[in-house]
Amino acid sequence: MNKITNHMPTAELQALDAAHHMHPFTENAALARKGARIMVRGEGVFVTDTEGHKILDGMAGLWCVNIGYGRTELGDVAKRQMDELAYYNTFFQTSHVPAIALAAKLAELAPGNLNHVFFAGSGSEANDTNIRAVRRYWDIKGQPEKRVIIARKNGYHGSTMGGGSLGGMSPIWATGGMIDGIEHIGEPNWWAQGGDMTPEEFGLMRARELETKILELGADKVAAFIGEPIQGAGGVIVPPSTYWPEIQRIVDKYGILLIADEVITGFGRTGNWFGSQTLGIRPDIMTIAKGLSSGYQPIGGSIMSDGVAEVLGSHGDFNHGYTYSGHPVAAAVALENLRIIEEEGMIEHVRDVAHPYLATRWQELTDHPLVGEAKLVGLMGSIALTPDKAKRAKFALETGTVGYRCRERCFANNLIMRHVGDRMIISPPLVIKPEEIDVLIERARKSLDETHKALVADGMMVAG
Ligand code: PXG
Repeated sequence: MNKITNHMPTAELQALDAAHHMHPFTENAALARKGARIMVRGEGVFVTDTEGHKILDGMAGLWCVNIGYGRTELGDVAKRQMDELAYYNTFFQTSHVPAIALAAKLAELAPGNLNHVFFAGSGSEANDTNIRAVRRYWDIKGQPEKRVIIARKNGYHGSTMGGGSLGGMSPIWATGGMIDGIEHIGEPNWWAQGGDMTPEEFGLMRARELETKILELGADKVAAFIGEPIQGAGGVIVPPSTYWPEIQRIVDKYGILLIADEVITGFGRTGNWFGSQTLGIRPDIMTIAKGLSSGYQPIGGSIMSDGVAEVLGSHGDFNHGYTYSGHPVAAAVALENLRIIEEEGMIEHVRDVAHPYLATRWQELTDHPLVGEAKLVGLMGSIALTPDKAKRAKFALETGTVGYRCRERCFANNLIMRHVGDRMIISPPLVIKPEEIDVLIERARKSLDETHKALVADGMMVAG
């Protein structure tokens, strides 16, 4: 019997957490001094901690709880599936109904000829699948030298050795190294890097870095390009309108596979089932996870085109897979999640109600002295904090100092709004209602005010 409960004093839970639990992407010694915030319940767009704070979760957990918290149908489905068939594998010429049904449903939802699903336990694992898949694809096609994958600086594709190497975050590369055959080009971040160019000029310039890189390496060496339709963990960087059409033109011209990492942008986040539909991208492979199950169970996967699946499937074994590929409980829960998104019209809610309302209210924040641009696609948004918006200036402080301060004020005001450097980001559950958007904006504005006041008092509203 588990003796550690929600009702233990917070300090005791924090002490046990510090003593035994290693947190991801965290300096555990520093966290131990501060104590983790411990969540105990979730309902709709709110989570509650051990101290009884009811916090508006502007991040849907980690960009994943698309249908919101507390949907008991998913637990019911999980219990039924566990009672019936808790586990079986899909390795040795066997299958089971949840994996079959989920694969068929995803083929129906995914655009174009994306009709074949290889399941994984997470987005990182799915991207590791993709690395192996695209290299094996060219190998089978008689071009084994086509194995380099081009990705982007400040992209995020997970934290396995493969996922972390595809990602463009140097602190991850510096932690244990990278795998070989991955190259990075610049990101389409106009606000921070566009200089005097228009966003459209800058978008084209960044996309053409792909062509330059392909020519430098030789098209006969390049297997694939991978990108998030909209960078999430990199700070919700919405690319200029010219970017993706040019990327598509280049991958088509040179015969390079296109992988759209839809781990965040999938399942309604951008106002369509997939971000590729919103951004007009025609990928050969899509990475999925997070919103696939709304985080109620860990599951991810790669949705592959007819062409890629046919090649991988007809030349001997594809030597890859995970014990939990297509796990029956996770698959059953994901199916129920997709049913809820579809039958309750959550994507239409994003498109017709939540996005238009939040877009107006989010844009209003640009009248705040700290806020430069405000971006929102579907329900994925960011604001850039700046000491001088006309110049799109950075602070004289180390990047992230102001963002972190603002995030701390948000937490104190019962709003989860994360920072990436000095950008504040949101990605609330898709079910957020207009009156809850009002609460989000009110708490965000209060937090911005408090941050600004403290910066002025400390003489920190200075460009660097
Ligand atoms: N691709 C993308 C685009 C992601 O956002 C992954 C792959 C990896 O998925 P898993 O399930 O292996 O974590 C992600 C995950 C953050 C943050 O700080 C973002 C993610 C994960 C952890 C933290 O924004 N995204």
